[in-house]
Amino acid sequence: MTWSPSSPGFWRSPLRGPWLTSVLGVVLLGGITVLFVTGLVSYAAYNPNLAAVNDKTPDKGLLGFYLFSWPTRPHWLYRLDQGVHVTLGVTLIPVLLAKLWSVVPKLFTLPPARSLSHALERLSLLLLVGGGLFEFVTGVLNIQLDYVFPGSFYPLHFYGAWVFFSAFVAHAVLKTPAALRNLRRMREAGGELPVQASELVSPRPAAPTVSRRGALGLVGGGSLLLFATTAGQSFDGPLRRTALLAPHGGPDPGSGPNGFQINKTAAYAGIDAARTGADAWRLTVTGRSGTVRLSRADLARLPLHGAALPIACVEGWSTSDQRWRGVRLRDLAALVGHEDGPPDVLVDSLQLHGSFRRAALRANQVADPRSLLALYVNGEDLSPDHGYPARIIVPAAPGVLNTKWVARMTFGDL
Ligand SMILES: Nc1nc2c(c(=O)[nH]1)N[C@H]1C(S)=C(S)[C@@H](COP(=O)(O)O)O[C@H]1N2
Ligand SMILES: [Mo]
Repeated sequence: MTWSPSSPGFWRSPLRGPWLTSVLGVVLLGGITVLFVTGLVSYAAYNPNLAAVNDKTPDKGLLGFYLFSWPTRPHWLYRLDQGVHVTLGVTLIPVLLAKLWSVVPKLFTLPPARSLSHALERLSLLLLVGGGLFEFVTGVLNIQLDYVFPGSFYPLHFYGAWVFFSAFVAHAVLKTPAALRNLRRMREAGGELPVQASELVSPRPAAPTVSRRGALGLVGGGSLLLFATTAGQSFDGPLRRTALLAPHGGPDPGSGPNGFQINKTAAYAGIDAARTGADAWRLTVTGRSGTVRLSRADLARLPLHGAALPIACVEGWSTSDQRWRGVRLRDLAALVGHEDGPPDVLVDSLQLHGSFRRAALRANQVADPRSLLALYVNGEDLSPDHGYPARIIVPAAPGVLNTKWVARMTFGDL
């Protein structure tokens, strides 16, 4: 007799069974729910409803129903949210793969559909498996390789999340009771693995090479290893050096006041040093009462304030609080006629190409006294790579809103 993947006897691992699938399923139930929530929250942090430049997923329609004005407190809000999203996502990869492996015989079942309800169940399974793989793969590619997508990462990951999570909820509603029952039975059996009739169990099991607990240990060990080589990217100092798998982890990013993580360098962004010098660079600020142009020396003569704030990137890495010093955004607003409470602002940089060369900030972000057009960091001039002559820094905001090499600020309701 020849065995094909659609016949149960083809799959021979004695590890497959309700217990392993249930344990992995319960872990994913919690983990993926956290990924979904932190992901939606992370997207809200861009203030996508504010201006076209912030909106990474045009045509989101109803899916954007939950968006809200991103707050500025606590100042580590985005750092925490996106750090959890990325680190947890990476950590769950072995669990996801093991879960798929544990149910793989079911994915090959023939005929594809025995009835309408069976057809619907299989369709939801297709969305679940396809959606899950799609979300994990796009997420990992985004943190590892930047942009390898036709178009943008954001719409793909955002729409994919809704498709995946819808199928996930349907699946969880159907399967969680059985999963919990399986685990309870196992506990009642005093830790003994009860033999159960299940289509997951191979009808002609091969000899085991590892116990189920051992298999679970391997998965857990893999997750732990990924966690241990990723989580450090959210910290400075020795911990960052442990983030071997993170593109912005590994060795210390230089030393000195500007020795903290850089995303895009000035060279990468095409910032010509000739345009940032004292003679060439002017900040153009426009508002209700007109336009002013300020040199860096002019800015340095305005009241300067300090704020200790991190850089926190969508890729999951972040820095600890850096000590920034510069002009309050609300003071700049007041300079051009918005003394009575600042409006939104559109910030443009010297950069000519690239999707992060401009960003819009909401009135609540402009109003926060810690929101600065920074000239200095940690007691020194900004380095070219950190945005010299001047950059935005806003509490709790994603890195992408902290525009570097600022050239123009336009205040007014966007
Ligand atoms: N002009 C400009 N500003 C920018 C970017 C950019 O590509 N161009 N990248 C943003 C992103 S995605 C991040 S995470 C932060 C990183 O700041 P840093 O390089 O000083 O750490 O800068 C932001 N400001
Ligand atoms: Mo970023």
